[in-house]
Parts: sequence; structure tokens; C-alpha cells
Amino acid sequence: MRKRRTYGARGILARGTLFAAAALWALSSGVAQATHTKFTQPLPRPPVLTGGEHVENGVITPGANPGSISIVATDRDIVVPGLANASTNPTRFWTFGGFVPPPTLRFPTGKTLNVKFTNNLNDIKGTNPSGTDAQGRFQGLANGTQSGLPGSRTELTVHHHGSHVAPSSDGWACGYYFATGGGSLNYVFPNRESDAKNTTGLERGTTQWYHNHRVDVTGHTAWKGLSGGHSIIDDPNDPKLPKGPAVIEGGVNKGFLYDVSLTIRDLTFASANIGGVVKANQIPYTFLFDGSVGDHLTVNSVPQPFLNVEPTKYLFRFLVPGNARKYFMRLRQSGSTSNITMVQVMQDAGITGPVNRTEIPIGIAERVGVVIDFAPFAGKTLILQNNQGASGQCVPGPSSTCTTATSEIMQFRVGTTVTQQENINVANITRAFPRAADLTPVANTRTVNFTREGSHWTIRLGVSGRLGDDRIMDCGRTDADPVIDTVEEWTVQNPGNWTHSIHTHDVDQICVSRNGGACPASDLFKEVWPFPPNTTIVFRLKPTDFTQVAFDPDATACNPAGAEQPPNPDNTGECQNVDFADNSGDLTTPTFTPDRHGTANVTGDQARAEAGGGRYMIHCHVIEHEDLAMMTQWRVRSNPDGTRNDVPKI
Ligand SMILES: [Cu+2]
Repeated sequence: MRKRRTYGARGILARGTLFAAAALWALSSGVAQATHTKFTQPLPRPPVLTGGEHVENGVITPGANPGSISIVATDRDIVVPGLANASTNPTRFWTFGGFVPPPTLRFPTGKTLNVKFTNNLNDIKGTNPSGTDAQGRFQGLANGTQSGLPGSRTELTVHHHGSHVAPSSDGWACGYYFATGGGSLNYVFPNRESDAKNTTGLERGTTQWYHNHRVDVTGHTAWKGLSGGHSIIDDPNDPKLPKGPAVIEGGVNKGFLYDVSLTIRDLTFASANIGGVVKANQIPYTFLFDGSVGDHLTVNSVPQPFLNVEPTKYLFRFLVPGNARKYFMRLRQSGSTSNITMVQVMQDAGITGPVNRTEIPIGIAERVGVVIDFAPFAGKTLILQNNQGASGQCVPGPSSTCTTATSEIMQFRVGTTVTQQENINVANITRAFPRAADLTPVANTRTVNFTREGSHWTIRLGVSGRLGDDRIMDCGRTDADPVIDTVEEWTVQNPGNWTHSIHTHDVDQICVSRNGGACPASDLFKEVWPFPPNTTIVFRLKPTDFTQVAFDPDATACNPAGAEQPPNPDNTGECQNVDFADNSGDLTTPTFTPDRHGTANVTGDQARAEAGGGRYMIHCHVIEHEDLAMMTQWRVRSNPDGTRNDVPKI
């Protein structure tokens, strides 16, 4: 076995100490827990951005540059409806644009989306008012990480989860950072892709999302609120999907009445020292080795809300952004023990087709699009329940945190009138999507093993049935290098007793088998895979020009914005056929790649790193697992002639 790259003895000791302290805290906490009464607060709908907005401090301002969105990350005190004394004890969140819940992007496929993220998080610097939690633990990031690593962690890098973009717009965990104090980065999301069943070049309709991906501190920033949704609309006039009339609240675009984003996550509301004052209703982050979990279930940031619905069909876009709890959703009429059938129509990678389900498990980073027909329940009340891990682990490891407090997610109150009858037939909500037989021949096979070795979460990635080194994250190393336009088959294994959520960036994956048998119809076309203990999933993938819109660091001519990076792939024919360095074969540390803790920039070394093929992450999305280095990288090898197009061709 090769020597593992580790944090060093100091880091391991620090992590062990933190783990013990956190466990003790969980058992003996005298922290004042906030209370709420379930189903008393309406579900808030996130603001919807469609282009041309500047979003800061809870204000959306139309911009001068249609198509681009500017989102300023800030910390902000937000009243959480329903919490005891919420109006006098607002909760300090870290926000995108000052909104809780964060803004949702809603964009038609094929329309390039430019988003500029600016980092004005003050708390992240560790100055007031980030303060400490009730145990005196620091709640900023500037003095290191919860995982025990020293150094400054005040930067963000935004991953647009599910997209197919250049590494420079992919939120590389090891670089492309922008620091607090006004640092910013422009991201380009072309909303394009291709596969065996999609030759349009347009990205499939689905639900994606965006979140900070800065290695070591992703869990902390996710807990404090840094994640938002993105709905890709493959046909704005598609009459097959529930949509309904537009919703405008207080002059703010809230999307459409029958198309509802539901972001489920758990939080612990407790007292914390904010700016020298102990305040209730805060959300201090407690790092747990197995995964950090809370005792309040929230939907769109409100604990156990209700939603008034009409007796017709709705599309719900479920997202679980973390940190570690997995949900087993069931729908029941209030007081009933019978499960109501829900129709899943979307998987991570796109609209697929209707799958009837009475229980829908959803783990970290997964998205499911579900149609629920409320027509038979006019005047009734339904409860979306959480089956608490009866069908599996609700949290990685021991299930002691599955309690009655987490057994109900939200309530639907069904009215008796329908504003806009759409006559949706779920059988028509289908799209052609690739199956394993469409991805042939298989040019290469790899085996990926997600496991735990003592105090490390580890990944072993090897080729041709052999496992590679047992190792943890190393930003300077790449563990897989598929050749563009060739098919690879990966056997991914979780041989341990821990639930994981395995995510491979940039390219969609097609299920071949699960535990040696057929793939469930609900989990065929994804980029985050649910991994209960002792699970093996085989999937295929095929990187294409569409899945990696490359970035030519020297091609300033294709960037009308001049100095701004990355160049805008405006699809005008410029910057085509960029010559890339020969990156075949060599997976050792490139000399020009920043090391794990280096702060990269977008020119110079960083640009040359991208020209060498760029890097995408493979990791467990239980966020504390990834922060504890259950993460590695892959990159795309050039064509044999060393060329690759930087812009998808239609
Ligand atoms: Cu994991």
C-alpha cells in the first residue's frame, strides 16, 4: 500500500477530540433547544430568478445585462416562522442573496446562464458576530476547520450540481476560490448536453442545484444555508408537466402554482454566542465524523410547514442538500396508515418516465421530481411522513437520531377548487433516456470502493477490476482519466455498514446493475447514487464535448468581456479546436496543480491545470464524509489528436 496522504498527527488528534466532544454534547446537551408547533406555518416558496437579476440582502434588482445573475453571499439574521420567540431571536444564516430559503434559478434549456457569485460573508472570517456556540466552539472558518485542519478557509467555490460545464465553472473543491471581502467569480452554465438518446444538444429538463464546495468546510457552510435549487426547463410550453398560473408574492417571482420546490433538511436550533451575546434560535454547527444531523425537519427552511394545495396534480421538486440525514418519504391521509401512491417522473439526470411509488427514499444531494394528484382528497389533510429509516439508515451509522421529531416532514391541506385545470396525464411525462445497452462498447472498466479505515473515510479507485490505493483526498492527484467520447463502466462498492451518497461530477451515469440484479426503475439515470450498507452499483458513463465545455486560457478572442474568466462560450464559432496538452496516461501530480490547501487563481497555474484536462470531483455527498476527504478526482483525456472543442456544436 502506498503511503497515504493524511492530515498529519495533529489533524487526526484534533478530529478525534472533536468527535468525542461532539458526541458528549449530543448526549448531555443542556443547550436550550428551540421549539415549534408542527404544521402551523405556511411553506415559503423561494424567489425564482430567470436572468438579469442582482440579488443582495434580500432585494432582487433587475440588471442591465439580461441573462446574467449576480448573487451576493452574505450572513443575515432571518426570522424562522414558527420557532418560539423567533421575532426577538432571529436566526443567523449564511445566505445566497440574503434570502432564506435561497433563490431558485429557473432557466430554459440551451440558454447560457451566466452567474456571478460574490463573497461578502462576514461571519466566515471569524470576526463578530459569528461568535461561538454554547460549548465555546468557534463558528467562523478563519481559524481552521471542524475537521482539525489549520489555516484560513474564508473562500467559497460554487458547484452547480448536475451541470455539464468547464472545470472552471464546476466549483472545483480545490480551487477557483473567491474570498470574502468582495471576492467574486463568474460562472458559465451553457445548459447543454448530449447522449445516446439526446442529439439536440440541449440539457435535459430536471432539477439541479448549487452549493459551496470548498473542501474542508462544505459541511459548515451547507449547514448555515449555502445551497439553492435550479430548475432546467426542457420545454417552457410543455403541457405535460403540472405548472399552473404564475405566482407573484410581494412583487417577487415565486414560480408557478403547481410546480413547487421542496428542499428538505434537518437543523438543530440552539443558543449560541453571536457577537458576544448569547442568542436563542441559532444554528451552531457541530461537526460529527459520521455526519452532522439536526433534530428539526425543515422544508424550505421552515420547520414542518403546511402547504395549501388545490385538488389537482402538482409537480414537487424534492432536494436534500444535506448534511447527512436520509429521508424515506411516505404520503398518508391524516390519521390513516395507508400509503398514497406518488408518481416519480424525474431522476437526478432528467425526466425519465412515471414510476409509481409508495415510499421514496432520498439521500444527500439526490433530487426526485414527483407528481402528486390531490384530486381524490379535496377537503382532506395529508401528511408527508419520514419513515425514519425503517427501510434503511436515516443517518449514517447508528439510528439513535431517528426520533418522532423527525417522523413527519410537512402537511398538505387540500382545498376544494382548482384555479387552472390542466388535465395532466402522468403517462405522458416521459423522455427517451439512455440505457446501459445504448452505451457500448465499453472501452475501460474501473472499480471504486468507498469505505472507512480507522479514522478515515477513504476511496479506492482502480482499473480493470483491481482496486487502487486506499487513500483520502489529494488535490494534486487524479484517479481516473476517461478518454473523451468513450464508454466506461464503473463498479462502485460500499462494503461497510455506513450509508453513503456517491456523486460523480459533470457526466450523467446509467445504471447497469445493483447488487448483481436489475436496477430499480426509480434509480436508472443519475449522478448521485444511494448507497445503503453493503451495496454494489455498476454504472456506465461517456464524457463528451457537451459534458466538458473546455476552457482555453489563451483564447481571449472568444471572451468579449475581456479580463473576465472564464471565457464566455458564446457558441459563435470562436475558440474552436483548442489545442490541449497531451494529458494521456499520466495520473501523477501535475506540477502546475495547486496542492490541497493552496488558494488557486484563475490564471497562470490554474489555467494551465485546466488545459491539462481539468478536474472533476468524485465523492461521498454525506457532507462531513467529503470534508473528511472521502473525495477524489477524475479528468477527461483528449482525443488522440490532442484536440477538443471548447464549445458544443449543434
Ligand atoms: Cu459517505
